[in-house]
Amino acid sequence: MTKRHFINHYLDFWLFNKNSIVPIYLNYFLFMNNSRITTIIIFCFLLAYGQTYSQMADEPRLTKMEVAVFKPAKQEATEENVKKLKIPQGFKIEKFAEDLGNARMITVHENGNIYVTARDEGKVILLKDSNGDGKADDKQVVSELKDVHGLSIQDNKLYMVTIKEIYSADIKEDGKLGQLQKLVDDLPDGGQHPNRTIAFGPDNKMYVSVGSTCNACEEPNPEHATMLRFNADGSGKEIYARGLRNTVGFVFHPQTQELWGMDHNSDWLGNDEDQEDLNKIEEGKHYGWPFVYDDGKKMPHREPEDKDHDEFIKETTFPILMYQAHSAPMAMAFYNGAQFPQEYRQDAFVAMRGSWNRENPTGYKVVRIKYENNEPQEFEDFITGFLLEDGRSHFGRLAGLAIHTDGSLLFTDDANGVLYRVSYQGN
Ligand SMILES: [Ca+2]
Ligand SMILES: [Ca+2]
Repeated sequence: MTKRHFINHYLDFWLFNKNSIVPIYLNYFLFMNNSRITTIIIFCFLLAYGQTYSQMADEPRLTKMEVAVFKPAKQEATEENVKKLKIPQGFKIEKFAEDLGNARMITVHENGNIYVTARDEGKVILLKDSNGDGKADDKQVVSELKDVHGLSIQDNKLYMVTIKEIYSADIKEDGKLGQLQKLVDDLPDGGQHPNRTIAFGPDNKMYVSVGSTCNACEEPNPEHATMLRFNADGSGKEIYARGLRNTVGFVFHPQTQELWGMDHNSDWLGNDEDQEDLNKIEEGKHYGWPFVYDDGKKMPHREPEDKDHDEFIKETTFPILMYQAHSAPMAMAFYNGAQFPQEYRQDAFVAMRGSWNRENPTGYKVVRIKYENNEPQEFEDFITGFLLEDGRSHFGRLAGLAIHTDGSLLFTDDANGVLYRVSYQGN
């Protein structure tokens, strides 16, 4: 963890509490050794005072939290490390492309061409596998846009989203792009969650996830921590759903056309809270953040101003399933291909980027969400092994994920700049 990261995290905790109308005493002890373990023990002594607060709480309240920050060291994605990955029998995983920089989101054209964003480099990269051997043999930068992240293809146009802007461009026969058109230039500021993602719904509208600026604060801009919806030309902006802290991965179910998303949940609540949420995202609903987390828990020291916390809980839509806190869900896709065995059809896959706010790291893997009768049943590991040395190091932080037209599954690692391809070979 760099000094800058630590300061950001500490500031975030301070912001999380600064609006409290009770004094907060923080004692934090910072231990850092050469394995890059940081342990922060935070004691918050909250003493009731002030007229408003004393009417709400008769007793002083003590909140004691032990919070760990642990960032495994990065290793290279060597062939030897890739061979150690664990995947169900009959499947094969290989590097499809590498040296992609900060490889983030992926989208696949119906002709099989792949577009991937390199966010830190501000590039959209086109990858082609012309001879169908499961490895890219052509790599070209087709667009340069600062902070470009989310991608989607609709009506043969590539849509690209940066922090505040949405662009589209016609896709030419050779995969290159025509003139860029700026459709939107006023998405809310990024803050702590600047990674916008975009997808088209069955209504031919453009859905854009706008995360919160912070860990758990009250946002002055009502468009933060929402799913926004636009017409395909960027007009008609509306807030589709609220209270979503940072739903990077969201996707429409191929049969029901329902919108499902994985919300990337809050830090500083210990090793096993706040869990990551699988939500069915519906118009007009509020998913709780920053006042309510998981299936109806009150966020400490974060009470709605205009209503009672319990009343707010009643108006909150809870997740359908929850997953290990701090796993950091990123892109999500339903398996709509024909290559994997029948049991995978219409299940979903999620790239879990992995934790920094947990003593024993979690995530760093691809998980499968089993759906039955179009309802999610459970999470199951699909690809693990990116963590090495009992979790002290890793060789991949997973971000983008998409299903290729040939039925293989693609995902990126933004730390080593690799795009992996998972294919089914049979038993
Ligand atoms: Ca090839
Ligand atoms: Ca949660």
